Amino acid sequence: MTQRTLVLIKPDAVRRGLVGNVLSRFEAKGLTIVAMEHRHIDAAQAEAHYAEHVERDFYPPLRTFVTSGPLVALVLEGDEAIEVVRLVNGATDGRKAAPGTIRGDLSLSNRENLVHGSDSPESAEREIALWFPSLD
Ligand code: IDP
Ligand code: MG
Repeated sequence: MTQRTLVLIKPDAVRRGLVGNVLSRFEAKGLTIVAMEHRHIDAAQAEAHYAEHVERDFYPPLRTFVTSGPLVALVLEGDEAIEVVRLVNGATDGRKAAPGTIRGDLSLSNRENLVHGSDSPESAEREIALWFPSLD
């Protein structure tokens, strides 16, 4: 089933010059870029994106991190794209993520883990509308 999913290439990846590396993995996998934008978000956008996490202990430093510099937001499309992107990204904690995944190969952090991918069809729909409201 063809799906769309919202991906963020987070500020750590931009700072480290890894945007091309990350993007090339999604492209090589066969996913199609249907929207992409370089953005520097504020706290309100961080809170809207991470609405489910705002009460968590890790949220204040997460907000500081995701607003710390530019990121690249994109919508990817392909067969089972939501689950496929989560598999390509790897487990949340880069120290535990499997080698071969973006986080497993390139991150040693539970917070600065380079990428975001929507976790369900409902999340993808909400996040795509939030980041790319004019996309149909
Ligand atoms: P996910 O990005 O793999 O879906 P979530 O649990 O949704 O992981 O958490 C959102 C983001 O919050 C993570 O990608 C990471 O940047 C940060 N985060 C999650 N858990 C922790 C933690 O325990 N310590 C620090 N940062 C965390
Ligand atoms: Mg998540």
